[in-house]
Amino acid sequence: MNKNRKYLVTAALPYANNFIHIGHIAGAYLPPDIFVRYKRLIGEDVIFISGSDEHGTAIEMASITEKISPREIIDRYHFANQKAFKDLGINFDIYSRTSNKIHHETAQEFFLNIFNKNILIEKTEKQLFSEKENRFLADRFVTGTCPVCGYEEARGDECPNCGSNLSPLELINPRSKITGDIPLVKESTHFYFPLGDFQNDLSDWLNGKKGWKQNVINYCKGWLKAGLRDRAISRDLDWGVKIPLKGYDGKVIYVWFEAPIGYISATKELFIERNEPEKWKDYWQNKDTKLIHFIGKDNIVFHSIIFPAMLMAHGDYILPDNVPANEFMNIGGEKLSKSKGNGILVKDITEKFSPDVIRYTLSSNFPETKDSEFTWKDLQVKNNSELAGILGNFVNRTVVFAKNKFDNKIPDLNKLSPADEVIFNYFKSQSGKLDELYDSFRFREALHNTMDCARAANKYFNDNEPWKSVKTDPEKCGSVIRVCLELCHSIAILINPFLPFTSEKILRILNVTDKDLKWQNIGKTVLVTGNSLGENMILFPQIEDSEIQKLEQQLEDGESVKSAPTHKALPQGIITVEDFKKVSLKVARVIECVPVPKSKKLLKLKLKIGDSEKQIVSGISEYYKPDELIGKLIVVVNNLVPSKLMGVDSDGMLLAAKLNGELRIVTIDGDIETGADVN
Ligand code: B3M
Ligand code: ZN
Repeated sequence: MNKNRKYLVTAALPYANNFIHIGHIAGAYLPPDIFVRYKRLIGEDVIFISGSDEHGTAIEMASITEKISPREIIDRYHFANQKAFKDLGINFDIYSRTSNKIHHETAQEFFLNIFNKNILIEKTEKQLFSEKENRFLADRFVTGTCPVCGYEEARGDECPNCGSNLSPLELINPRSKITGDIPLVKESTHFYFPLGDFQNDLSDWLNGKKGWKQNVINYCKGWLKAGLRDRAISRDLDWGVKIPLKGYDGKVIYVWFEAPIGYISATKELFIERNEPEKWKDYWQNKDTKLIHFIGKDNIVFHSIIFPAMLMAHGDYILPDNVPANEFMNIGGEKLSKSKGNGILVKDITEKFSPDVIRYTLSSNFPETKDSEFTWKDLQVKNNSELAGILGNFVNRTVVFAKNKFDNKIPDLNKLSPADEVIFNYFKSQSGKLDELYDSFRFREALHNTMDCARAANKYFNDNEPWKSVKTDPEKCGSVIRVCLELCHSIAILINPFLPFTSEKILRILNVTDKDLKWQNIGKTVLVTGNSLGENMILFPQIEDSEIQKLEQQLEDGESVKSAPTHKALPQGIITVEDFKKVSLKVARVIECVPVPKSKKLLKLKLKIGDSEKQIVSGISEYYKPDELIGKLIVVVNNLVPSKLMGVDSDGMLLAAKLNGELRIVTIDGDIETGADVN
């Protein structure tokens, strides 16, 4: 094992325009916290950096619509999120802010560095300008009619109705979103970063990477294959890091260009706080430092392509060693995206459950290779059967035994029995396995292997039957309990990355300091014979069914959706595109059609839909004769729960228009392959 390597670990900077939820935690914050804690236990030099991303259109827009200053918005969320992380035991060395002066200076220095090397490209292009506001309008500050679907409230970057990507100039009847002013088209200058120029260097660099997660590699390959293009890195906004050149008033550096530089600014700030203002260079300008970016999958391109290219362009800094991005964690199948406003907020869940129970449940479901799911039921099972049933149980039975039979003191251990050797060796070998798992970011498996140690410890207790030997051979019994107490100490080390609060409690129960809390002590004896134990405590109280049922109900009622402030409830009867997309409509051809026996209304239709066939039953025989339908192209709902009508299976529903006793089925204009989506 290479000791004393330097690690610079970062967790994505969350936007300070919303409260952090457990999906974010499982994606980008708990994994690095676990990693950092592990690295510290093995004695490596790690700093752990994060902070609020406090710029971007979303914040400026929210400030205008809510009629409060951007400062008020970012303060509200910055401090709330900082507390949320702390409550969960996610211990950054610094949780900085991109609104800090040091960040503005660092980002501007970065910009000027590459500007002065003539790397940036200036392009003059047509853009919408509001005379009333006396400024160019950024994409999201323009609204108008979608040229694709005619929706009148399309945004300058995207149509929320049909999902088309748009540019403000494509909108019909564009207006300023803020004042309603009809903008003029004027020429404006923007800076572009020539990402394409870095295509070969990036490709070589990525090809040389070992130990990257497959999802990240695949994603990067996709981008490289499509070819990298120039990217605009300036925006017409007031709120942000100003372009540090004369003649660019009202323009700021694009948030995704400056935010990752925030990792550098935060490191500087950390060492200024520590009175070692030059020390940040030991990390950012030291090629032996491993820079590791923990992020969610929606941030991959920025951290594994764009930021590395920026760092190459600048030249003074190291490049990421790894970017272990996670997929998403879902709640009951819905993506926990804060922009959608659904999800369980950290500030709410930490009011109900202890941080280690939350950490354990999330860790055992980390979306490491694919999207995963969180349920309240799972949290209850994990607490009651695993944490309380295995881990808590072992510590409790050991300590209670020592208290009752050994005067609450640590009994002596003379010579290790073969069984003692076996269990200590097992712990040591598990710690070796864990080294590999942590280094390859397989935390789910690491947690499982960690819990195997607690399982093995329980088995050791059972197999050695101290409740029998206490009567026949008290010395032997003392040794067994001593071994179990040592195993409690080892468990405190092993679980420390995942369950830091519990680890600390076990030390308190054992009445020892954290001086021996080192990875190398796993499977070793460190306690002192005759010392008193501390006060025992129940590590994981049971979680009752009623409590879980209440939370499940709240989730179903969408209460956690409501608590996210930026998401306004839709008027009754109005649905989103996402709602509509839940219905799978397909073009189908009727290939057979017969009446359902003994029914006045029902016809049984066999349909061809793409490569498959299905049968549906429809109440249309008063309006159509079977022969009239054969060969027609119709539209069916293809994802209905199958049902039976008069005993006949029906696996779908055709669309038809009905008014005043008339019914006409929906058919297709002209010809198209069956199986085509209708939307
Ligand atoms: N603020 C996106 C997000 O919160 C963005 C990450 C910046 S990391 C430099 O998902
Ligand atoms: Zn549209």
